[in-house]
Amino acid sequence: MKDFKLDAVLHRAIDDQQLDSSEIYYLLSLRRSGQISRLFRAARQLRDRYFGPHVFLYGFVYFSTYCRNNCRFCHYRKSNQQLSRYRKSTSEVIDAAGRIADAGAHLIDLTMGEDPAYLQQGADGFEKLVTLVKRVKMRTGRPVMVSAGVISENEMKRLSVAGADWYACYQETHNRSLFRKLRPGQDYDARWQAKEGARRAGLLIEEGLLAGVGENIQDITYSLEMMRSLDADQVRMMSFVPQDGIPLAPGPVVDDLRETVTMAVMRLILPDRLIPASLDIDGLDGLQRRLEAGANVITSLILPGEGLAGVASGSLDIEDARRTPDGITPVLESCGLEAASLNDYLEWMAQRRRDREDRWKDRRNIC
Ligand code: SAM
Ligand code: MD0
Ligand code: SF4
Repeated sequence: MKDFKLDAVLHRAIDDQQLDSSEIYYLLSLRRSGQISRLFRAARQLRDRYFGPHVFLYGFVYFSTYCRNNCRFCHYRKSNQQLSRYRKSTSEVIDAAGRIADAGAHLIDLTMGEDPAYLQQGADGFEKLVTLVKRVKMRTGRPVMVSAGVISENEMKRLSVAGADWYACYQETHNRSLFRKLRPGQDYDARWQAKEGARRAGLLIEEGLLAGVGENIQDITYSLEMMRSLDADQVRMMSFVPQDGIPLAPGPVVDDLRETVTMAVMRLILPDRLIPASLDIDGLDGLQRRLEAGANVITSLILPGEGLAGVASGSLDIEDARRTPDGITPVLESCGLEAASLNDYLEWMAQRRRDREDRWKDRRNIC
């Protein structure tokens, strides 16, 4: 059946025209399989235009699972006593980062809970994180992402000087009342402003959403517009994975298309950005459909034997080496994709930084 509205909206996106909120809402609401196939095909077409068959690989190093917060969706929330936490030593982190880089990761994502030990001032606190970044960069020669929760602009500058390239901090939702339920006691504006501070400090930024935590399509529409206004360099959605010891109830499993449809719409409205397919939700089995929806980064690669956890799916596919560069290769090939070279990734980052510098200079001049 001819679907004139869908054709028209997809056409506009492929033609590089900016979609408005009613068009975004319409695309996010699609659920018929024929429509979804066309949406995903358009997303892949745009991915191909900007990235060709090249996919970037991110090694994940969750180096401390201690946290001062109580996010209702997170296994590592402070009040959860049903887990044994770890804090890896500096040399363990450097070794693990080195091994995943040697195995083919283009970037090292250094992630922690909001661990008070690292967030306090001093040589045993934040300075230790700065040193960690410096040494991981030195050992691996790879770009480094820091996912350390909310930190100040001054701290962001110190990380940047130490060699950090990216700051990841996910709002989860841009509906303030839902945010308060998901991240009780945390400041919505501080979390948002941390990303703006990171950009001013010269870091690339990643923004992210959770699916299945009580949001509706209107909320996601608004979130995508906020991501566009933030000019985020990497954008993601992850489906909520219910876990032991957390208060957020599993949502009704009405919508297992929400994450992939949202990723495809992200690709249509931010076609030149990085969009991750995380192995931390459904493991390797979930990779193909996320790539088919237009993702161009694979995140949460973890080698077996490191004693490192994932965030959403703590252990899934890790010890049987299915979250490794080798493990994902057959899936990449079956999608007609391949791992990029390190140089491709470095060039993308450099170009993005130059473009962004120009855009934000222009914006400052206009204001
Ligand atoms: N502690 C830092 C923070 O919260 O910004 C860095 C950790 S970051 C990797 C944690 C992210 O993982 C959250 O922002 C959330 O998007 C995701 N996450 C946590 N628990 C999850 C779950 N149960 N299901 C899906 N995603 C989850
Ligand atoms: C992932 N487990 O990419 C990681 C994590 C943090 N920057 C990323 C959520 O799935
Ligand atoms: Fe802590 Fe991050 Fe988990 Fe929230 S999402 S409880 S800040 S580790």
